[in-house]
Amino acid sequence: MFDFINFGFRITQSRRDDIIIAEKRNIRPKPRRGGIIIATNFPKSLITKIKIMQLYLVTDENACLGRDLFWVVEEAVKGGVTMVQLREKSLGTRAFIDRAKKMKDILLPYNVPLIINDRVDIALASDADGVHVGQSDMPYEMLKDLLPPEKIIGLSAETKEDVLEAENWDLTYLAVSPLFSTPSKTDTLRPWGMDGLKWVKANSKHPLVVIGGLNETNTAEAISNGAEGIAIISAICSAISPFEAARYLKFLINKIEKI
Ligand code: TZP
Ligand code: MG
Repeated sequence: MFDFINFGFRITQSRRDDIIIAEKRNIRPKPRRGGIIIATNFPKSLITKIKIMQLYLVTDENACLGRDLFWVVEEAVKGGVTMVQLREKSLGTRAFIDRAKKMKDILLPYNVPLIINDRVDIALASDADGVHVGQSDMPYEMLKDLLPPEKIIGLSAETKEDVLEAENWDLTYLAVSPLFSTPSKTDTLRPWGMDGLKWVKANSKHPLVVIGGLNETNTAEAISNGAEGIAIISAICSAISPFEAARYLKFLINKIEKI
């Protein structure tokens, strides 16, 4: 059981589905911006951490329609992106470090964390805020030993077994991957779909990020079904205006306000 205070009420909260508990106790706080309120199962100290993963931009230069990657990222950040993952599949180590450092310099004034995909060495060399790894990347135990304790660790879960194994670990977030099939990444296992997301929500202690095929048509449903954040490549990087795309997605997320 967690205890935390919201809207002046002390809500004693079971591990999950406390919206039911809130209703039983007749606690009906008003949404501040007319959205739906969903109570999360996380202690207050985690809420700030969770906010940083709400709108998570994953980079792919090829998706940027020939525009400068740093420009696309900065526009998206101005629009409301809360965290950025630098994902480079073909850059050499030195070029990757240079790009990570430059990205960090761009993100710093906005207070937006930089996550490095796959490469803990690049994350350390560039003093990034964390790493995101998949099932075939460096194992969690090694990452935990190599990274300072305050760094973010995100892990992709592609199967139910991955989700259950991750219960042993102290992750910052678990990525439900892919939520839907997507041309941006084709070497994936079967998409989870919304029912899969619900299953992960019911079986994982971690904050959840969904990735794969997220856009303005399915963001609200993903958040309503338990995702703390949505991770996106094409719906932002390939948008005519990455700023407007991010702004609208953020608006959709904020409408479903979590406490
Ligand atoms: N991991 C799982 S799906 C995916 C990654 C990196 C690609 C997501 O791209 P898009 O364009 O947002 O579907
Ligand atoms: Mg990987």
